[in-house]
Amino acid sequence: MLRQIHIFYKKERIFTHNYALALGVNELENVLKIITSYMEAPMPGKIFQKPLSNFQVFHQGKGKVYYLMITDQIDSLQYVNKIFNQLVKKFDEIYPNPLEISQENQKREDFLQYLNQLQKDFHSKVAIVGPLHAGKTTLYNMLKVDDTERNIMDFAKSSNFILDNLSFDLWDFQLQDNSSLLWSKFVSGSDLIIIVFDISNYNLKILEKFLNLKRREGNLSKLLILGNKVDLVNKEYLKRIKNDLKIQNYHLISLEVKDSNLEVLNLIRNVLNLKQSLPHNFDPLLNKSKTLEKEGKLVEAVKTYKELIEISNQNQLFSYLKNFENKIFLLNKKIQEGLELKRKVERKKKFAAPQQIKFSKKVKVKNLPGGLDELKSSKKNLTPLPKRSKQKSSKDELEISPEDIKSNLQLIGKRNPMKENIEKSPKELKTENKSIGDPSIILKKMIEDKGSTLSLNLCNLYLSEMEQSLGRPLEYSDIEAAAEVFVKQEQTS
Ligand SMILES: Nc1nc2c(ncn2[C@@H]2O[C@H](COP(=O)(O)OP(=O)(O)OP(=O)(O)O)[C@@H](O)[C@H]2O)c(=O)[nH]1
Ligand SMILES: [Mg+2]
Repeated sequence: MLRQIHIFYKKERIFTHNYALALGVNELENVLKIITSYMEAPMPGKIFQKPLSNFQVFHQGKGKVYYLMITDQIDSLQYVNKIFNQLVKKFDEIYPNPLEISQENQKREDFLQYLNQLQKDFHSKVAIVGPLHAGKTTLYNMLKVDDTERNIMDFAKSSNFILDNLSFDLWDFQLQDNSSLLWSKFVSGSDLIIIVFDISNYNLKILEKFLNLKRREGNLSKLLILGNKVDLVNKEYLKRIKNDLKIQNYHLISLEVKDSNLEVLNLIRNVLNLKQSLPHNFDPLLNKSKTLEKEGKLVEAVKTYKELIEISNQNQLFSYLKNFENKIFLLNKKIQEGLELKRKVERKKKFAAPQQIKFSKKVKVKNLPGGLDELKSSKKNLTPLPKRSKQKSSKDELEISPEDIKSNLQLIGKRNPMKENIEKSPKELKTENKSIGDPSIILKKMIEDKGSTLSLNLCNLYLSEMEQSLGRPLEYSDIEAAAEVFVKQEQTS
């Protein structure tokens, strides 16, 4: 059966589709090491086959795109060939730009639907075998999808059987003959052989015949043995026949009992090694990590994402894995930058708390758009600007060096909100820069110099928070550090 499809572009994995469990991340890495030379120089149109311990890898390249199909060991190259070529053709057709596969759009939906059809076309086979009257047809009827039945010549019937969104062809033998030569044909190429026998009335020789049939014709097929009609026997009997039967790993069942279908489906799921449903804590963990991230509890968020990676690894959830690994990478980066900032500001010890801002030139303010006229007409007085935005005209003060400038940083966070609407002429801004001045304006300018932007209001807020967390007034180098961290974070987010 078809288990996984991996698609690579320039040797980078760009897509994985998991039909059933097969290769985990590490096993896939090992396979890639083996086939790397094929990827470097692909032979278009040629499919290579590589058996692994439990599975097989079929691989083929076209241009810069490389395809891997993981199947069970039963599937021959001849059998896989047609399906593989269909996959390559379709991908090539839908994605002239292979990297577009990462986008969640209609194209991708269509492609995924096509992959489901491909799995159906693979015709994975489940054959029900066993002695006469064991309950084979009862099982067949229990599992088959109605109205899908077809005759396989005159010796078998086949219907669709769906399990975990995977499609199988389910075969039921029609001849009343334990020794028919057609049994070999019946089981050949099966992914799974289910032997059903009547536990209340069995014949060891006949049972052995069917076990040999499996060994001979289906040595690569998976096997499930059901001892049916357990409702007809008691515990004493079961104890007595245990040694007599000489079969291990058979499952007692009563196919005519209600809900036995769920038990059978679970047994088939296990023996075929299909995908397990996600553990119940997966979604809550996912929500938790998102909330932690939002709340800024980055270290805890990383821990939760690591737990999710472990679950995704166990379940071979390749798409989740990539996502979570990216998250951890970005969060760790943010944590590092935070630490770096903390270290920087802690290093600044020599700081004399500034008392007062001194400006070198008068600041002109523009009217509030529309608002000033309104205010005038209503004869209301404008609130005067805060003192610190006024300037002194003394020549001495114009020549003051930046170190001598004292700004009242305690005012940060208590500004007049109208300040956001104030614009200063470029000339004045330049003069003001020379003399340090308002820390928020300095930060804004520093950020702009580094090719980014942040509103004056947010600069103000940013510095207020910084000051609060430091528990002391800010100094010039703190503002420099703040600008650097902001721009860095913006570039990585
Ligand atoms: N008591 C009991 N009877 C069952 C159970 N499962 C099937 N049977 C009965 O066993 C008989 C044979 O069942 P089938 O499903 O026709 O068996 P089969 O293996 O297909 O038989 P052939 O095709 O004739 O070889 C039927 O009468 C079923 O009703 C079970 O779990 N308990
Ligand atoms: Mg039958």
